[in-house]
This record gives sequence, structure tokens and C-alpha cells, in this order.
Amino acid sequence: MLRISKLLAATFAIGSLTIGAATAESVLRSADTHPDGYPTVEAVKYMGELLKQRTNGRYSVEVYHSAQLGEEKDTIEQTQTGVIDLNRVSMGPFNGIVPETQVPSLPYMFRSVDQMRHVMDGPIGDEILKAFEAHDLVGLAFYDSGARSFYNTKKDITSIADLKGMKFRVIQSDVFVDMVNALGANATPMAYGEVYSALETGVIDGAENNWPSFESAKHYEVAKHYTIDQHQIVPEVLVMSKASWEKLAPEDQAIVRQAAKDSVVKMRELWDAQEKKSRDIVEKAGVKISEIDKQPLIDAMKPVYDKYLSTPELKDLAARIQATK
Ligand code: GTR
Repeated sequence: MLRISKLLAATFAIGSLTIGAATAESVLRSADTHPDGYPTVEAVKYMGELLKQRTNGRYSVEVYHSAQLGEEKDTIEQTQTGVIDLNRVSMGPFNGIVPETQVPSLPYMFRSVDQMRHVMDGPIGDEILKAFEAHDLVGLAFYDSGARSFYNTKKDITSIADLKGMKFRVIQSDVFVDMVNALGANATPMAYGEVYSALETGVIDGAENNWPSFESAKHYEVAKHYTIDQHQIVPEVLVMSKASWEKLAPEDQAIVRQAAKDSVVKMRELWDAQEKKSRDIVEKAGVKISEIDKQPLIDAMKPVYDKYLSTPELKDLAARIQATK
């Protein structure tokens, strides 16, 4: 009885944790905008399984996929206040909160997905994870998001001039807004869940994302032109609410952190397979894929870099990323 009541007390102490009827286990609530089966959703579920095994069932994770807990901007706030325990989000919506996330979000900052993985797996990644702590969050691990490219409902884009005047939805981040505007197009920041109907009704001409998002959000049904410009390789991040974190015993904190790190390997396997599957689905559905010379786009980013690499620390972070093989 004592044991049960202790468990219950521990359970209630953690913001949104709920109680499993038979086991008195504590369930961490985790948010994700993507549908069930998407690599990020499956990776967090896997992390939850590891956590359950390693705490002998005391903790587990329930993933609320498909934006059930809200759009990314809102779920981030709820994670900061401890209403949501865990959150898997793109770095983009963190750009206005954690300045260090602006650097890996800059267009053409990484040369390849491999280089991005290498950077985020090393000391630079640890440093950026740590930066979340000043903002009521604990950075646990980075996931992948491949490369983001433009797609639209109107035409094939084969040169920078084709982007002129087109209206593209972007993540709610000034880095993304400035990137699109610097290319001569017009940026419309908007929540992910609104993009499909905005494309369909012509509120926007296009958006930008990786293959799995373009496919799973069904944007390809309405936007039939995809340009491989790969302007951003933006890592995704799994964060925990600091409020939830601080209620865990130190040994449980270590188990959570390790389970999150261990889920990265799983995520990458799933991601690599999903990119191929998603590209195949959209190609079969008749999406026209075009190539573009990236150099003029890279050159156009100079003012964006000047604006965001605004302190010696951020400049140094960028230089260290670029110097990593
Ligand atoms: C996806 C990312 C999501 C979300 C989405 C968007 O690539 O995985 O977390 O940020 O992009 O464009 O809103």
C-alpha cells in the first residue's frame, strides 16, 4: 500500500503524467505533428519502449501524433509550461526562442545530410541541446529531416528567377521568412495543419518540405511541381519539459536521456527508408520533379547570414559547423 501511494504521489507530481490502471506506471505525454507511422512518431514510441524496459515499467511514453495536442508553436509553449512532457519538433519553430537553433536552420548551412548527422552527433550538437535549458526545456536528441525543397501548384521551377513573386508557406520562423523573401518570393508563415487547404484554395502558391512530409501531409495531391533545391537541412529535436524533467530522479533522468539518444539510430533507419518510399509515391502520383542550379540561391543568402550571425558566438558556431567534415 505504501509502495502504491508513493508511486501515485510521484505520478501526480509530474505535470501531465497519467496512471496506468494495473501497474501505476507514469506515462509521459509526447506531441508530434506527423501521423502515426511517420519515422519521428515511431522513433519516440521506440524510445518509450526502451524507457519502459529500463525502468521496469515505471515510466512509458504515449505519443499524441497527428497534431492531437496542437500545432508546433502551441505545443512548444505547452512543453515549456509542463502541460506536455515531451515534444518532437523541427528546429524551425524554435528559432525565435533558442537563438542557437537559428544557425543549423540557415539555408545551405550543411553540405549534406551526412555532415549534419556528424555535426549533431558531436560536441556542437551537445552544445545546442544544452541551449534549450535556458528556455524551460531539456534538449534530449536530434532527429533527421532530410533536405527541404520548394513545391508549388503552378509551374516547374528551374532557376531562381522562377521563384520571383511566388507565395510560399513557411514554418513560423523569421529565418524561414527571410530566406524566402531573399529569393525574391513572398513568405507566408503558417501552421503545418493549414497548408493543404491553403494550397488547394490558392491562398499560397506553394510550400517547402522534405519528401516524407510532402507525401504524408498529402500536399502532393494539390502541388504537382517539386524542385530539388535542398535549401535547408534542418535537424529535428526531441525536447522534454524542464518542469517534468526536474521531477524525475537523477537516475531516471539518465535513463530518459539515454533512451532518447538510442532512438536516434532507429529514427535514421526509418527515415532513410521513408524518404525513398515517399519520393516513389509522389512520382507515381504524377508530381513533376525539377532540378535547379543551387549556386544563385546560395549567393542570395548572404543578407540572411549577415542578419542571423549577429554575435561573435553565433558566427563562431556557424564556422565550427562549416569546418566539420
Ligand atoms: C516537417 C517537420 C515538422 C514540421 C513541418 C512544417 O519537415 O518534420 O516537424 O515542422 O515540417 O513544415 O511545419
